[in-house]
Amino acid sequence: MDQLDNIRAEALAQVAQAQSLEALEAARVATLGKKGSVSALMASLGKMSPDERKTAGAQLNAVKDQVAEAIATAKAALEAKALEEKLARERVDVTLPVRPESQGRIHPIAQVMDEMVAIFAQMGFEVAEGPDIEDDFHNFTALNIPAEHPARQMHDTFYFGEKDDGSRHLLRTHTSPVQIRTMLANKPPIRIIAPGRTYRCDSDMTHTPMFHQIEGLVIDKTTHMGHLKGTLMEFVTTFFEVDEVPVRFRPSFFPFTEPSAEVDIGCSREGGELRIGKGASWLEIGGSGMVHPNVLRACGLDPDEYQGFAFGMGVERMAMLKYGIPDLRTFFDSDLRWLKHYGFVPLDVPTLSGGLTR
Ligand code: 2NL
Repeated sequence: MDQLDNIRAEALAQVAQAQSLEALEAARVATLGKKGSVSALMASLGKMSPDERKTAGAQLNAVKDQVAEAIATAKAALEAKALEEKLARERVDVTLPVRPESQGRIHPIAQVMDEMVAIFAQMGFEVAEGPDIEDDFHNFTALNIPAEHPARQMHDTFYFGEKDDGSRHLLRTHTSPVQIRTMLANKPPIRIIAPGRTYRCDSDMTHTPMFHQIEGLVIDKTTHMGHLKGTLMEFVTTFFEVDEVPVRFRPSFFPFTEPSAEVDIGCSREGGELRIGKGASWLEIGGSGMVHPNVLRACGLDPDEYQGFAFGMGVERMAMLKYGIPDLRTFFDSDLRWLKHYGFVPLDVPTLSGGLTR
């Protein structure tokens, strides 16, 4: 069957001539495609007698397979060649400098918390943590703030819905419940700081509904207010990186301490500029006192055997004072320009040996 041999020879020649994947695809369409030469011959089988069709059909199928195989072989070769060329053309220069990537910043709250923790850790305090969602006992009752005590209203508490037993969870209004939990679970000596988020239903120029506190607690047999003052003096000089910072106790009241004192530090305000250190003015940085006997009792400690001090500071306030951030509310605006200005690069990890800040 000459016609079949011709078609075969022609088809194989077309495949062999294709120099690119596009040309090969054209050759496939011209031979095995719907209107291709081999397919056209297939259509002519219909006009043959059954005997003729049997032999011609088998031969035609063999040609079809042969051409298909030739196309597959040619395709693999062309693809390999294309890949070789691409690899030769596209070289990666590993000596090029990296593309500048936008670098993140550590939020001043996180930085200042780390600084404060580093200072107290150096003095032998351990970091204690607890849940943001608390109950009445740990947030109020154990802290000598009984039901109907005006301090409960004062604290502007965020409450969750009432449970079947009438009790309701709340967002902790201070980090004191962490210390309550520590006293309930451990025997003295206790030396802890509790840094973390706190919540009060209050929002204006100087209050945000969520803010941060660090509280400290030391309980032992003879711990006294002198230890408290020494601890705070060591803290403020290291934190503000000033040789001498006067510390003053101003009588105050907290339900959970007796006696209680506000903690003021010396400063000067000349020409509208605030300077921490010796000066004519005082600045409040937190509250403190000796842990109230009722609090010790609520935590299973005998006040005739154990005593200790506690203190609390606001982290936002400390950050504003140290880094000159004028507006509290900007801490939580999530403004990237603000964060680029007031934030810290990740490698400036505060350590006492390396300097708290660079
Ligand atoms: C402030 C005042 C203070 C405490 C916190 C405390 C905790 C326990 C027992 C007794 Cl478990 N006291 N904490 C004591 C005095 C003051 O914080 O102005 N914070 C920003």
